[in-house]
Amino acid sequence: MIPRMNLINRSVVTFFALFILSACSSDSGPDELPSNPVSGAQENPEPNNPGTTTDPSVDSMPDSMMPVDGGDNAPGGPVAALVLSPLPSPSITEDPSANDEPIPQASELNTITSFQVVRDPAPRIPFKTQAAEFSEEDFARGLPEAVVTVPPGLDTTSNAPPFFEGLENVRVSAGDIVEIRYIPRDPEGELPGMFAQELPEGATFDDNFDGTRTLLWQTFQADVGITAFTVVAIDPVDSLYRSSQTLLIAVDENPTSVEPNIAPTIEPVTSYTVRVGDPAVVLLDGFDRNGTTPTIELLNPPATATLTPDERDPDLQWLQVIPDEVGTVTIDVLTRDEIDPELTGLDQITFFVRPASDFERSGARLKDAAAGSGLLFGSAVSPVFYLQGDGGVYESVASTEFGIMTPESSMKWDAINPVPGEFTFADMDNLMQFAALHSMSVRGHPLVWHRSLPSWVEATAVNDREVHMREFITRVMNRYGEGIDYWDVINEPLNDSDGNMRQSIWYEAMGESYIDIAFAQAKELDPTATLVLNEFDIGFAGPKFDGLLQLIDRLQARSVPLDAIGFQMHVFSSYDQFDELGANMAAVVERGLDVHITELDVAIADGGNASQQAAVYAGVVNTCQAQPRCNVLQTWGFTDRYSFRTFLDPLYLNRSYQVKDSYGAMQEALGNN
Ligand code: 9MR
Repeated sequence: MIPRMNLINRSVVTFFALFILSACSSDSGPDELPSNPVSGAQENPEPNNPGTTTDPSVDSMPDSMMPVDGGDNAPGGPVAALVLSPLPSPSITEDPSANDEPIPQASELNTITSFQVVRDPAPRIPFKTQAAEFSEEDFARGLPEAVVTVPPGLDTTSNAPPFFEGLENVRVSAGDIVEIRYIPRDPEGELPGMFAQELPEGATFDDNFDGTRTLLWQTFQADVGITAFTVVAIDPVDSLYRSSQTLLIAVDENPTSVEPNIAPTIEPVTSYTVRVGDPAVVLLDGFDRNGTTPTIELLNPPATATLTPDERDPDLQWLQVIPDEVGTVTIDVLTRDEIDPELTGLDQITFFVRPASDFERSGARLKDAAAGSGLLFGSAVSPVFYLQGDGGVYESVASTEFGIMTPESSMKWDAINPVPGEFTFADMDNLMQFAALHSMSVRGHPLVWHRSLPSWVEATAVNDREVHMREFITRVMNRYGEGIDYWDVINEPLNDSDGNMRQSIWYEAMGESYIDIAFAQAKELDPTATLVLNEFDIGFAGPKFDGLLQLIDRLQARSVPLDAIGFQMHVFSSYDQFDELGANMAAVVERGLDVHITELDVAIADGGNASQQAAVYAGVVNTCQAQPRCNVLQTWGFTDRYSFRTFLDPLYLNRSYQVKDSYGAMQEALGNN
């Protein structure tokens, strides 16, 4: 801690490929079901990142790393710690200014009653990140070259990368339907799998059940411009060998077009389980695919319901209701089309209102059960939970069960600094207030990661990246360091499976020394915080864990100020390698480091059930408790309603905040040790 589609067939533009394949699709997108839940191995929490094909030298030393005392490395002894040169002044991107400072948000627009919630001043909805922009010149250059990711050790002379056949950039007029068939090919003859990255709004990417998929997209006037669509082909032999193919779709103005006008709707259309008497808010986004703004009306509002326009975005309205009776409250929300007021959409928001007693849990709170043995227990906390219908219950669980929280996404670069010189601090500020109010420690997460980067960071010049990285670390630590005891300085530096260094944009720019630089920067800013390297798939024996140990040894030989290893532990209900987990923890401790369990969750997959899940939670707790230097244990969320793999019910309260077997199992395991 620092002291201090609706598809309407007007005209169809079709791009058929030359061949039709007969084999079946083997799509294995990373956000879909895990490939091997049976083994109990952890799910790869990694969406595909095309990465880079360059191979920087680990030895390369960036310019600003100054030679250090003892750099000649006395035989047998580690070199002295790295001393960084000062950051450039002025900074390479504009620093936060008074204009970025969050301002108070009206209390009826959130579920918090105990402190003043703030919001970002800028007219931007939180968490909408900037898409990479492409120009007509880019379009004219033709289909962008595929980015090939080559796993270390793969022999590209005997295995050429997969590709897509017959693709070219596409030009349509607004109102047209785009139809593009993706035919994956592999020079060795077998059928590659594929998955799509973010789809254009309203588009589908359907399986043709013959190894191909089809992008179908009804365009509108609002889509005018150039949209990039990326599909990744997966090598049939080595699934980490991938070709990421972007295709550009130019949508031209079409002044004569009578566009299809489809009924507007709202987002989200959902239901919440809430506690009687808690304020519930839902940010209603009136949505029309043609880009116009529908009006929003409540048809049967309960007496306590209010609808307040958002000051920053005319599409948004805040629905607040304070349900004062147990039962089901359904609110009909009518959206009226801006062009044709007769055209309306009707959606429902439902609240299942339950008595406070339904949310009480017997026995000790988890943080208290853990405290008996000196273990700090906590969880990740979802972004803007206080802007959700069920924010009240969420807050009551988080504030009573946890002694430490990690912001699940609110501190990530794309959340905090989506555009150079523009900062969106409000959510993180609110989470820090929340933590302080409930005397929770905070784990800063993550300072350096290859994911959740704004596109502008990914596009930075290699030579500038070290400064960008250090500036981000500095801004985040200076703003939040006072309330933060633990920092995930480096997140997921190793390849998914083989334990070699991940070819991230940071590695591309600085080689392995990006880790040294990041830790040195963090240490300089907060000499007393616990600095952590956080990694997944290290809860069992294998090449990845071996690679981690080798990395630790190299870092320690260079006196990198590393204090702890974070074992993420995104596992499955079939996980049973507790001996290996214990041995791995011991190997880390032998190197003088602490062990944290940072992101535990246990997905139910492949016929698993709630009691197997409970046994895994208890097993991980017991293994941590058996290791004296395993002193922090955090889960990655707590309710199945809010989880990055919610479809596998990986947590210990269900989607209605009722305890599952796993809650009691953890309570018992924590208390017994
Ligand atoms: O759970 C997080 C999910 O909501 C985000 O979309 C995703 C990208 O920012 O990150 C998830 O959290 C990851 C964590 O930050 C690092 N370890 C793996 C976690 C799951 O992917």
